[in-house]
Amino acid sequence: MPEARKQVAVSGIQASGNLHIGNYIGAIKQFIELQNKYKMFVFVADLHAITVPQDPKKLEAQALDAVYTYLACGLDPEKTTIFVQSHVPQHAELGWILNTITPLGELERMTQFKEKKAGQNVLAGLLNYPTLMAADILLYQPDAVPVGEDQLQHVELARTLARKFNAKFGQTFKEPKALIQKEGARIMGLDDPTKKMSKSAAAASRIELLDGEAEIRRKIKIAVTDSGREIRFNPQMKPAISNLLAIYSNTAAISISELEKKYAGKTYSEFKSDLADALVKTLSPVQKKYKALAKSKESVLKILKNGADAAKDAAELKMHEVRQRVGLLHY
Ligand code: AQP
Repeated sequence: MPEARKQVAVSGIQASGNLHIGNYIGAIKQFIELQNKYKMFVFVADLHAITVPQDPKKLEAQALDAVYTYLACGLDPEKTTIFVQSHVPQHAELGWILNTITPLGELERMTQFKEKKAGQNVLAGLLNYPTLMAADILLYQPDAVPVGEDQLQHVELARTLARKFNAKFGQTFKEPKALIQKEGARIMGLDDPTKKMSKSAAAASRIELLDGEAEIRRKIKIAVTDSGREIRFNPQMKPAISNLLAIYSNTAAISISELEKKYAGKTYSEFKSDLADALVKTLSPVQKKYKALAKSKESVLKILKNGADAAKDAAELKMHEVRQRVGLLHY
């Protein structure tokens, strides 16, 4: 009997700054779980990181940091193809082709574009971010795309573009589904539970994966809470506490209902102190591994080179088909 095809999953994180607990809970934690079940492709999205003003002196280090973080969190290069987006030129090539079938209106209505363009001299790259992301996904014919909720709209666009391309040029792309965590799909800012925790917001709004113990305790201590005293999960009535409960539940692997029981009648301050303990416990081994990896840059670069070679092979198979479908001359 031929071996059943292993399901494929693909995802990435922008090399746009220090990764935070929202990136961990919404994305990385899922990658680690899925790598035992799926054939995984995980990349660092450096081409996406240059769609907003960026410092070329920092970009390379940020890309490498993201790779150290993936590995430190438990992504295993024996199981997962880990690579840098710009090392696989097929991403940009397919992104360009998808641009030619993407209605401008679809891109202009993307929430992330509307949010990020505010107050900026908008460049075409920011508008075209979702077509590049569609290419990132469709190249690998994945069954699943593990992402945080903020990226759901972009995964939907990738599905739409797959359908459009298939209708125009013949069946080529599979429509993948987004995989979203139940609780923790959108971790909110510690300073404002109405805004998504993000790399580009104020430092006090997020726990970075490399924050030291004192920093974690300080940030959790000053995190905003809601009126009242009850520790209860209710994002409408208690958005700040619900957010802290989601962070706690996802870092300590304790269900939210268990946490509600545990903290019935306890104070916000007791709850916060235990949450900080849980974060320190989860993040300190990651930080230890990160430090060790940062000392062996050469071996990490080798992992990336192997990853890029494997990703290129997979991507080129699909690109070859795409070029023929579109009618590009070949020899
Ligand atoms: N707050 C969040 N909660 C849950 N998941 C999140 N993700 C990001 N923020 C949260 C998920 O992390 C993955 C990588 O995200 P990204 O870096 O590619 O882009 P982003 O969503 O724009 O993340 P940031 O932190 O807000 O970056 P900047 O500030 O650079 O734009 C994705 O799966 C995302 O859903």
